[in-house]
Amino acid sequence: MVNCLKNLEKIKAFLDKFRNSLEKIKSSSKAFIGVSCHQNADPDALGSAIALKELLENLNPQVSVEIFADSINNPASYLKDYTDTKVTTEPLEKNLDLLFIVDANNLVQLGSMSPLVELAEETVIIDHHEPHSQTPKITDYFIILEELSSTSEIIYQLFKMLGVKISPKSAFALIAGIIFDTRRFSFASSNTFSIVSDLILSGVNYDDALSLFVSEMDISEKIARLKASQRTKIKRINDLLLVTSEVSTYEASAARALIDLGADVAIIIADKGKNEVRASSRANPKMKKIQGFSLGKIMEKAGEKFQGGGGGHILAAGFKGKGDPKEIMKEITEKIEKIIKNSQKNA
Ligand SMILES: [Mn+2]
Repeated sequence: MVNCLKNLEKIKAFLDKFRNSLEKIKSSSKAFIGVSCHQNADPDALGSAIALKELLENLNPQVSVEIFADSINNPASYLKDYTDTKVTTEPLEKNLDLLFIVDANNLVQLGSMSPLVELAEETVIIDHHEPHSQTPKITDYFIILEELSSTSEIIYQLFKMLGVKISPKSAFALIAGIIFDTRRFSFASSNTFSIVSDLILSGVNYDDALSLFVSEMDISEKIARLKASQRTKIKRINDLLLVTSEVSTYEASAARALIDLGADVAIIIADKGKNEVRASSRANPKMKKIQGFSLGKIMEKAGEKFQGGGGGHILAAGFKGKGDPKEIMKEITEKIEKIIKNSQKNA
């Protein structure tokens, strides 16, 4: 509860700082506002964008709001169809009065949408990933609440604080985001349930929201997961299992699969060819007890070292860069081992 109040205060403080821009949005006769998701946008990113667009249009029906994403994942694509949402995946040629980045906080996460930051007069970040060293440099205002299990929950609070009623469509989008990011409530924070119950009261068909996630996985995604499990290398560090593997695509899904199989930390590397290497990592919640352990920080460092970028959460993070995949994997796993050993030495 204390945490929850602290978060509400942070959102209030953000809105206060942002008040001038908010007034500009309200009084502008034809502002053009962009809302960008991260690449491979998930339901939390897209759901946040759908609801934020509605919030902005409610504050001033004269503004035009466009949603951008480099690419979107399967459940987000169902959400897009269900809510009949238009998502622009092509680069933009004109300037934006204002850009919101949701569920991401650095340029690498935006993929081909990163030039939007240059095109925007002002940029605002709304996110729940670990703050990235780049965040303050690319944005005028930001709110990052790492304690929250989804960005959708922050957007919900913005509706409440600005006194705007949420439509069934946006409530559906936010619930979809919460279900996805909490892995069907496994990672929900204490306040998540009251938010979801309030959203359901806005007229959401909860069964439809759940069904976004029970749809059958693509066969190529299943193959990637199975291949990842065939190619695992398992390293035991005392009572923890660090598992690495490689696939060419669906690296995030493969990393999740290895955690389900029993890995405490799973790192998947994907050689994308053309000198582009990606990595995805996931960790079991008990890794939060390891002092100094953060996949987000480890991936951010790897990004700096291998001419790319990275970041994310303590328990889930990604990387994109250039170099020998083996070298990159070695760098990442050595760092993890060192942190685990240090923490256990100090315990
Ligand atoms: Mn998220």
